[in-house]
Amino acid sequence: MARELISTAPGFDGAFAALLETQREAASAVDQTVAEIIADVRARGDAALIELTARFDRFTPESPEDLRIGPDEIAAAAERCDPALIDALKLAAQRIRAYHEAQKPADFETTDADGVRAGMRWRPVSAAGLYVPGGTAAYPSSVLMNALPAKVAGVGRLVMVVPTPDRVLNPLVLAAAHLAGVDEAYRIGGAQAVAALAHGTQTIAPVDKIVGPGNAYVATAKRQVFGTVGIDMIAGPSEILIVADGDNDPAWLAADLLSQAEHDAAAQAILITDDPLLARRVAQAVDSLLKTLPRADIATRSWQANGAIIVVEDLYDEAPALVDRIAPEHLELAVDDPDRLADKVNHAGAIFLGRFTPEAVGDYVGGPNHVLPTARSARFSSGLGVLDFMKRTSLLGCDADSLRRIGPAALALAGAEGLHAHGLSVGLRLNMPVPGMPAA
Ligand code: HSO
Ligand code: ZN
Repeated sequence: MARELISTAPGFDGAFAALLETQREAASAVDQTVAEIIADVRARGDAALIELTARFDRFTPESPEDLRIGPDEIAAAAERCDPALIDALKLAAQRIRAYHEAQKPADFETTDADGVRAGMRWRPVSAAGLYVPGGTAAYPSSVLMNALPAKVAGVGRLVMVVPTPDRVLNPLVLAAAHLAGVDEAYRIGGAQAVAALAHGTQTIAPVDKIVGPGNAYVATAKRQVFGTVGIDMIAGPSEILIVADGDNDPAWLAADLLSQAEHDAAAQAILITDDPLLARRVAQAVDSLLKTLPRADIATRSWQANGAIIVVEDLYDEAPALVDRIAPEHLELAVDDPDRLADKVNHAGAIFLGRFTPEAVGDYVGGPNHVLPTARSARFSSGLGVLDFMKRTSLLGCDADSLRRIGPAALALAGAEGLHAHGLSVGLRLNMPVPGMPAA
């Protein structure tokens, strides 16, 4: 059974704080191992990749060229998939692409009152790497969610790495990569794949930014190569917070809660409602649904350790502040007037409006990205998007007149900082001395 909290009961604040503070993910100490793997890939390149793949993924690539998943293999993957699934992927890709197209930022340039031109210009990163986990977490939907924003941003070279334990690869992952426009792919994973993307090998040219989820080794490797390359966020276990009034089908909400609980035993599912009867019915519905799920073991562990049902007196008054403190990855608003509640919420990775918007529809085909900030990082960060694959360049332009208007202040400040070459580069153009600089 998940925890039950009642906002009017004594001790609620302490219990709520304890819920927020629960350490969900075991800290792993893999820094040293990861550092050694990265050093090995840097020193020996492809040879290290082949050896590490043999060790961790239980097959030995025949040659450096065999590390590559060739364009023909990628293009042919769809033929090995159920056509209905390919159609579903196509719908998802088209909707995700359209949503992300709308995110493309506009450049701007203004000429201000001093006659100075100032502007900003966006350009894509040249090459990006996409890590796709192997095994059960090889989600084709995540390939679309990571790859499409990069392509929409205009990334010229998008490289996918995916571990293929025993050399087995889900063809739907490749089909998704093909649909999304992945340019190159390699059958490598773990810290060694991140190292290869960051530093390059004889076969794999380095990229500028690495995105995508992974296990503790992958996350640690991304942290260690940060600076050499850019990285996205470090994703933690999934979270869902549902705010629901009494007018809901308990089975729907139970399914929504378990949709994230089934991702990971460390996932967190929370319900906030103003109806104690609904709270009880959802708890019962969760228990009976748990008996039927193939991933019942994971979902049960998540629900028991991290799940919660919070009963409040007034949904519209009390829930927004609680939501902000939780800063959930996903927020479902199963109420009559979801916009009224959404307006009062400041911290959430993604909001799902109304009873007919289950979070799961957003995981696959809604359009917005499903790579979202977890572990309360929605307080300061956002889901993956087009901007993550772009960077800004500022533009500045003076002419003789505008330099004459703003230059003297620069000259004064350069003099005060003792940076006389700075002062001269302005002063020479204005025919003015640098304050504090002895005459030559
Ligand atoms: N809900 C996950 C993404 C996902 N769901 C992929 C299904 N497949 C992100 O929190
Ligand atoms: Zn999901």
